[in-house]
Formats: sequence, C-alpha cells, structure tokens
Amino acid sequence: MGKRSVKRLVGLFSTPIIFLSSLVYAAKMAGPEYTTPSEGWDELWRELMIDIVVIGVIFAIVTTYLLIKYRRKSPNETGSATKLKPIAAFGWVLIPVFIFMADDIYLGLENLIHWRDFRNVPQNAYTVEATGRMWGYEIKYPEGITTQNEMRVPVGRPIQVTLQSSDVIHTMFIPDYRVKWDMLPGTVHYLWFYPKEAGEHVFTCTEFCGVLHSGMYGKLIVMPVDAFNKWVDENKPKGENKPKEGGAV
Ligand SMILES: [Cu+2]
Repeated sequence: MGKRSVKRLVGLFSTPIIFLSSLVYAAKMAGPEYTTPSEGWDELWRELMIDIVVIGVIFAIVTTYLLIKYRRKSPNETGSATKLKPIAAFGWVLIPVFIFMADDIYLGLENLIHWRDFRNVPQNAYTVEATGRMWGYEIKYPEGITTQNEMRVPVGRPIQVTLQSSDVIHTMFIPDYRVKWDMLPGTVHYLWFYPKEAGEHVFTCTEFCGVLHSGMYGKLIVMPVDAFNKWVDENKPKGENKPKEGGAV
C-alpha cells in the first residue's frame, strides 16, 4: 500500500470527523447564554458513561467472538497466523483510532463549552465573599452582614462566591452544585452556581489544611426570595439602607 493510499485513507476518515465535531461545537456555542455548571457537568458525565458502555460492549462482543472462533480445539493443535493485506492491517488500526479520536474530540469540545460557562459569571449574579481560615468559613454579604460557616442565598438567581484565604490553602466544594475551587492566600478566585430550588446543602474544604480539616464545612441555605429579603432586613447593620452593587433581590 503506497503513501498516497494511506493519505487518502486518513483524509477519508478525518474530514467527516473534524467537520461533524465542528458542527456540534458551533451549534452548542450558539445555544442559550449559559448552561448552569451542575447541569453541564452532569450532561458531560452521562455522555462519558454512555460512550464507555457502548465502546466496552462492542469490544466485549468482538473479543468473545474471536476467543470462541479461534480457540484451540485439540491439545496438540498449533495455530497459523493469517497474513493480513496491508489495507486490512491499516483499516484495523485506523478505524478504531478515528472512532476514539472523534469521541475524544467531541467530549473535549463539550468540556470547553461547560468550562467557558463556569468561568463566565452571569451579569445578574448575587455575590457573596467567602474567606477560608483554619478551620472555617466567613461569609460576607453585600448588605454588610457576616455569617460563620453558613451561606444564605436567594433561590432563582445565579450566585457568585468570591474566594480567598486568610492563612493556608483551603477549598470551597459544593457537591450538590458540582462546583469547587481553591481559596488561596493573597489572591481572589471565584465560583458560581445557580440554585433553582430552595433547600439546604453542604459546602466543605477538600484541601488538607491542618488537623481540623475534616471539621471544615458549612451549610448552604437556599431561601425563597421573600424570606431571604426578610432575613437581610433583619440582620443587616442598622443605618445601612443602600445595598452595594450585586445586593438584595
Ligand atoms: Cu481547609
């Protein structure tokens, strides 16, 4: 098989794969303004699981078939290798490679889209400031309220949490919303999530930060908007009537 045939074969498989991947990417980029981080990661996880199962089942069937078809039928039987034609040998290598590559490229692009959404906080987000310390979290609200190991947010609005640390490296991980980011001393990072229903969740530190690391967690309380506004009114420092930007709903 000549060099030209190999090139032709590569071109034959790669063109539709690149074309299809780009098409899917373009369609997704033109989609809604953002997907929420949790929905995005869940979707990616489901797709990954489906792909792994489909690929695993196909491989299991082919392997089982070959094991049975070419099994030794008598103790003295010796095998004889069939020589593959070059085109067949290339096919056996290139076809699976392109199938895997197409899947990898697709999942990679999908991941980029979710990553873009996770790094772009929606404009109307409510912002709280979280500071990690050994061993707990201090949460500051734009209305001047401060809570310890408890974060209250209104339902139905994207929530941005800015992250910093007053001593060593900590993390804020909110498993129910699939978001996590390090809290580093001397610099400010952020994460965001979108609570669609009222309820209680846990946030916790996942960076080993000292002897009481395992006790470093807090409660995230997603409140109905009216209840949240009432809580803000009751707890904000007296004389502070004007919320800062990113404040009450
Ligand atoms: Cu910590």
